[in-house]
Amino acid sequence: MIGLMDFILPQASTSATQVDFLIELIFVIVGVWFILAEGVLFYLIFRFRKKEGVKAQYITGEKHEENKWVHIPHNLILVFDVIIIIFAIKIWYGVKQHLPAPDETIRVIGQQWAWTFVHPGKDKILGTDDDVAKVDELRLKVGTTYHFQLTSKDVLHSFSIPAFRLKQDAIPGRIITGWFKPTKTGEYDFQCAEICGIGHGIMQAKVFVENEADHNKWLEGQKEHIVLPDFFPAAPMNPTIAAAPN
Ligand SMILES: [Cu+2]
Repeated sequence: MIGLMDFILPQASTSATQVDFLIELIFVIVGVWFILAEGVLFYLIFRFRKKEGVKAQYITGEKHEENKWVHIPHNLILVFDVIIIIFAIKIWYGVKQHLPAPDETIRVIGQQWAWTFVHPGKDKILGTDDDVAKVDELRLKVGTTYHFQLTSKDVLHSFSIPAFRLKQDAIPGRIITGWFKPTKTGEYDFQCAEICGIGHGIMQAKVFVENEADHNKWLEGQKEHIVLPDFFPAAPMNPTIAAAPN
């Protein structure tokens, strides 16, 4: 809308522009009311300042003509609340509750204190010999719709790419699927966003969003493919929990 958020932090995914639209909408609505309310406040302070011979009055705000100063703005604000809620539900549904068809699927595995990213390789299919697993390095192609399958080997972690306005907890024993679509090439930060132990602060990775040519060149260079033990479908990672009756 006003590009303010993009200026603060690049908007590098489709969700980023939508989430930021909400933030900017709230900022504008609250901002207008803030200026209005402060304007009235300062006007009244100046208009009814101390004058010789005029005695101050104590107003309780109980009379109708007094408390309408509260009710009318309050009801107007409710209208704006409804506008914000409608947009919020629409965007939340699009970002979190709905999965568009993927072009590619990646796997993301958190552990104390690193991230493993499994890229599907040239055949674009996960679980095959040409999968490329990288530690703390996620390589994406711009304009591609990705699904991610997220899990954790040990404790709670959180998959967070601020430039994508994306955040999702990683839970051991569960595979959580979500999606994103990078829209801008560049190098972005990835940071664990759930306190997960003493190394939490250094549990960060780099996200590279590349154009198709650069991405294929990188893929070409991945000679030694690391094939991970099969997490998917996840074996019970905590035997005590697995043994407990449901
Ligand atoms: Cu973590």
